[in-house]
Amino acid sequence: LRPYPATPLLRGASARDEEIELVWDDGERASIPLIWLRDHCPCEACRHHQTRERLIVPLDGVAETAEVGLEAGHLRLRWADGHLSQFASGWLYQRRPAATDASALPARQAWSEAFTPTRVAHADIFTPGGEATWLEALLRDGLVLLDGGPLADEEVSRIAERIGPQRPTNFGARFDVRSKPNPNNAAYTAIGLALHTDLPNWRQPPDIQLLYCLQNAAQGGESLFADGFQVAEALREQAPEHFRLLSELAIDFRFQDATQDIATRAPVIECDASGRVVEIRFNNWIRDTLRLPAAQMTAWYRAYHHFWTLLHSPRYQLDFALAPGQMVAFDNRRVLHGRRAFDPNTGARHLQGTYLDRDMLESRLRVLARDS
Ligand code: AKG
Repeated sequence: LRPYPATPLLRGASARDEEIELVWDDGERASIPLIWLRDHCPCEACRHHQTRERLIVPLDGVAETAEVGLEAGHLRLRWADGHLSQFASGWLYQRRPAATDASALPARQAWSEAFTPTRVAHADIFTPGGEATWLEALLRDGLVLLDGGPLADEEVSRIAERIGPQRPTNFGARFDVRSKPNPNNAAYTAIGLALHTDLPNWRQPPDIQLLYCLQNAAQGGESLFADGFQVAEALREQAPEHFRLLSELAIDFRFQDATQDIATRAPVIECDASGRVVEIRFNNWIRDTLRLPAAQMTAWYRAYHHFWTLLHSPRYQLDFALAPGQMVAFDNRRVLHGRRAFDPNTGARHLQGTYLDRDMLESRLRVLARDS
């Protein structure tokens, strides 16, 4: 059995009806159904010895009775069909029904007016503590800064791939943001970019965006951010009907160029079944022809304009110039980003960007917690 050093041993185990009652050294108690224990048997017949994936479904009848015993403080069950299951006390302690989930991820918190982003030094992201701080802030606040990185091509990919594979889109897995001669996207010009989320025209837009600054010598080009969750709540409070229209009516988003035509239909504000805001899709360049019943159109435009105005209000906006060697990471399905116009004749501005799946951030945080 694998030891779980920080958790107590079992001092009692007894069968009652179809459950086992357990008592640990620290006085903690739990009742666990027999069928659950059979389902979670860790032996090599029940779990693949290399992948640790489950190989069985507990069958009717096999988990109604078992002989219960303790061996050096761990649980031992001999089932009626002769099968033997052994459970480490610590494993059971961590997963007992009343236990809080030690691997729980940070809850998303809307920005307050006093919000200032967490900053992590580039050198620290390569330590477990620094990386966990960066990941937690990104999952919780939807935005985090990394300071003092090298001015190295592809540093953004190196950081991203520490977390997980880069998420490719029609702009490639890794993209360069600088003004180009024949742009297919407003980001590749020098114009100011109003707040937006990237690629809301995809059924699943990229979750996380990383933007790494390599050069920022041009006049202008400051970065702008707003928390869509915070501003959506302000809209709900100021004008519930506007919030309702933007969250209930799906509209079209579409990107077209010579080779692509990527489109989807979704509301600007998406709520879950309990009414909590879970996603913002906002990108005025690729908002497609408005297809709504004529009677709803004017009301929808009013609601959209109201949301636009709130988003761009200085009260809700973060505004700062990225320094060369600095990287901003943000939740693209929550936090809107933009920039002020810049003058390419006054100096170079060059950012490198990529996207990551939120699942990989969560995975990385669980792996770091496992090792700590
Ligand atoms: C984008 O790549 O989507 C941008 O909005 C670029 C932001 C910037 O140039 O600061």
